[in-house]
Amino acid sequence: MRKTRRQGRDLLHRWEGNPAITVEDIPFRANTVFNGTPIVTKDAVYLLLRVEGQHGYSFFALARSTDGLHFTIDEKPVMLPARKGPFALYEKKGIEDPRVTVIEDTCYVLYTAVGDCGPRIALAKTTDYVNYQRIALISEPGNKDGILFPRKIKGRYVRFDRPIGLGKGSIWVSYSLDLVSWGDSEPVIRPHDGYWDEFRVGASVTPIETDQGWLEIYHGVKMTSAGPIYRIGIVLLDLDDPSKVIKRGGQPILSPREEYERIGDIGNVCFACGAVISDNGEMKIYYGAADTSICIATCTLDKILKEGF
Ligand code: BMA
Repeated sequence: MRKTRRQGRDLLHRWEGNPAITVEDIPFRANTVFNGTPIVTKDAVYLLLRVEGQHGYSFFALARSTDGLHFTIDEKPVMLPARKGPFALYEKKGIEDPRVTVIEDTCYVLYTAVGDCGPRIALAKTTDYVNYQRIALISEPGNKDGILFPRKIKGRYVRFDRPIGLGKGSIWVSYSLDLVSWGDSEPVIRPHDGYWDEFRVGASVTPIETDQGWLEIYHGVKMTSAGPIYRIGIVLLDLDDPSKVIKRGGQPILSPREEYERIGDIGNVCFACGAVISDNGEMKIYYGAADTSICIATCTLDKILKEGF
């Protein structure tokens, strides 16, 4: 018999309806669905989903909801890898892990373009969430987890990304005047030796502006003899200079424990791609579980800031 669960092993609370979206909910043939990023409008919450087709590469589909919990998925994918034009070479093996940021009323998507040369970060935009206009490839290969900040800082756009470096990826910050050319890059959060995130880290969620600083919900990886474990953690950064870490949670806020997080195409993965905060401060974090479903975890922003560090 299963033991009664104690509260508090994880700071985040799993939604009782998890997994929120599985491949059974996709109205066309597919292998898995995971790593969805939310887009909030006046009367809807959309999720731009990463779907992996049975052919093995990924593309994006759109899920629609009014409560942010129950979703219906569009009949057709909304963005497929480019098969001609300047992006085609770099999207040959698919498009992955979209992250949406709305800046000055424009909805931008940073995603990972995967081609023969390895993963690169690409930028697209949309006005209707169904049609996506590619803008540019904005990193060299060997980079993923690109996420735009929701506003400019000192007149420049800001992004996180994750160049793989010497195999141990860190979260870097870069700046741009036009969203296309990026520079002044520097590492911000490195793997934390001896901790749950000692192997690799990457930004996960569009930075959340709080009165204490930018809250970044990131993923950290520990390598074990049975393979990697992906967990979700938090860090707080200076509002005027996001290269400055104010504090970093020494513990994850969510770790794989449930069967749907432990077992799947890639087991032991909780991989957030976005969060929504309602007016009362309640946060829903959308995460891919075991690279096989989309799940939801909740917490108040207040509790995260008070108890997460
Ligand atoms: C990361 C990304 C994610 C994936 C995760 C766990 O490197 O590729 O898309 O969910 O690994 O497999």
